Order: sequence, then C-alpha cells, then structure tokens
Amino acid sequence: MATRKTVRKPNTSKEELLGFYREMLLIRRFEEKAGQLYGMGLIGGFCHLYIGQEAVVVGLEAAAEDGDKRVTSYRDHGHMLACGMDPKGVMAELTGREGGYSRGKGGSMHMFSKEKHFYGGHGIVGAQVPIGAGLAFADKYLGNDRVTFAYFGDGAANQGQVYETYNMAELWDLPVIFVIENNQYAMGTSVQRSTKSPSLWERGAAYGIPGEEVDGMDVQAVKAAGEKAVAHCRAGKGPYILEVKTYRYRGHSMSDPAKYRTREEVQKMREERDAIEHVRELLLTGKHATEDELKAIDKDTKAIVNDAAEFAKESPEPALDELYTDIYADA
Ligand SMILES: Cc1ncc(C[n+]2csc(CCOP(=O)(O)OP(=O)(O)O)c2C)c(N)n1
Ligand SMILES: [Mg+2]
Repeated sequence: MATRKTVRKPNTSKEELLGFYREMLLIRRFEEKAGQLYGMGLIGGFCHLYIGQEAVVVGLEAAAEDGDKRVTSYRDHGHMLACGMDPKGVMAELTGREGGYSRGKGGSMHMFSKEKHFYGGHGIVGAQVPIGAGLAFADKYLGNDRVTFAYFGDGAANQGQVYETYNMAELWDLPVIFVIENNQYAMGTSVQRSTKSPSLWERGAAYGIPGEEVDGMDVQAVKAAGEKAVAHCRAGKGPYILEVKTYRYRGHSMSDPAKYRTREEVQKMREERDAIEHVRELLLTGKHATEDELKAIDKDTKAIVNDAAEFAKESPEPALDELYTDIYADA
C-alpha cells in the first residue's frame, strides 16, 4: 500500500549528470524560443510553457526503456523533447507548418509520435489519464512488459475520471504510472484553494494503489522514484502513483496576468530550487565539468534551438488539401 516519501539519492555518474544537464537545458532553451516566437505572432492558439518543470520529465525518461509509452496534457513540449522527438518537428508544429509533427494541423497541444510512443498532447484537463490506462491495457493484453507514463496536473487530480481510472487500473493490474506534476497551481488556483486533501498521491490508497511524493526539482530523486515505479509495473504488480512536486516559472499559458502569486514567490523558487542550476552545481563541485564546458553545452543547445526555429520559419504552411487527410485511419 502507501509508501513513504522519496529520500533515496542514487549514485549518478558524470555522463548521466551531463546528460541530465543537456536535456533539461534543451527544454528550457526551446521553451524560451517558443515564448519569443509566440510574442512575434508566429505561434497561434494556446501555448503552455514547461519552464521550471524540466527535471520531472527528464528524470522519468531516464527510468524508461525503449517501447515504453507516454501521454500528457497540453503542457507537452518538454515531454516530446525528452522522449527524443525532433526539436525541428516540434517547433514547426507550434508555428503551424507542414514540417511539423501533425503537418501543421495540430499546433502546441496536438502532437503525436508513433515512433517514440508519444500519444499527445491533450487539451481537455484529465482526458489523458484514462487514455494512459488504455495504452497500458493494450500492452497487458498483448503480453509484453511495456509501461505507460500518464502525466497530469494537480488541477486534473481533482477530476472524476482520474478516480474511475484508478479503480480499473488497479483492478486489472495495468502497467501504468500515474505521474501527478504538482506545480502548485491550476491556472490561477493554488492547491490550497482547490482541495482540503493536498497530499494527492495518498488518494491512491482508496483504490489500493501505492505511490509516493517526489522532489521534482531534483532530477536524481525523480529518476530513482521512476525506477521504483517502473520496476513495480514491469513486475506485473499494477499501477503506481508519483506525485512530483514542481513549479512553473511562467504563466499558465502565454496569456496569464499572474495576479494569483507574487513575483517574489517565483523569484525565490528560481533562485533556491532551480533544477538545472542544481545539476550545474553538482557538475562544478564534483569537478565533472568546468564553467567553460558548461558554457559550450549551452551554446550547442542554443544552436539546436535556433536551427529548429529557422526550420519552422522556412517550412511552408500546409496546402489546402491537407484539410482532408488524417481524418479516418487507413484501412
Ligand atoms: C475539462 C476541462 N476543464 C477546464 C479546462 C480549462 N483548463 C485548462 S488548463 C486548466 C488547469 C489545469 O491545471 P493542472 O491540472 O494543475 O495542470 P497545469 O496547467 O498546472 O500543468 C484548466 C482549468 C479544460 N481545458 N478542460
Ligand atoms: Mg498545476
């Protein structure tokens, strides 16, 4: 049943720390660029940035194996990059261009990759949770040992469909990890204002699902908790809940007046708990990298992101007849 809060600190190699640094930085620089392109009017519709939450998906992807699946909400660019989708295809989709993952027809919230087992990008709060259980059901039915990561927010955790899903997932021992990305807010509503039972992972106990709370600003702790959850699912023991405590630095979406929290609150998190800064310090104090080497990684990362933005700008808008494709599955 319920287990205790994660305190494990794994032994992380220099290579792994550098990998975490690169992957989290790629997400941050990509999101900064997406914010700029949005400001320039190159991205239409909604755009929800993931800045601040990078350690969650990077830590969990480090615990995943090839063939494992993931599904998430509209705050999805980080998940796509972390599972290996091409930054060019993601940026081109954001700008509604033919070179995008949905050929420019989906935008920020509607991207998929069969190859990387990324099943969206869902705009309806909580909708991806039963879909995640469905993906896990398929794997169980096929008799393989794949695991699905179903990510959702603290706000989504108050949705009824989450609990119907918990019930069935545990009943059928589905290999699904429910990842609650608790970034403390659902649009402008803090967790304190939306529930009197703020320990979201503990709600799984009502259905017999074990879980734990994880420090989502510590990528090593996230990976360790992810490995434990993955082992549980792969062993056929059913679902597992990880409530990952994190924080989003930017507004809910690009149009957010941010009146529900103080600048000081955001600043304090950035200064004291930033996940990328934490890994940077580990690399420097452990003498795994020099300031110059880390600067070079940042330069490479910015080049990847700039290339993606150039690709997106140069890719044409989809032709009119694209309106009639991808409507029905090919028989
Ligand atoms: C069913 C439904 N209700 C309301 C909305 C509007 N809405 C979009 S995002 C959001 C907040 C969700 O917050 P949370 O689950 O904490 O995720 P976060 O945005 O923090 O990642 C709401 C209410 C929606 N998209 N779908
Ligand atoms: Mg939230």
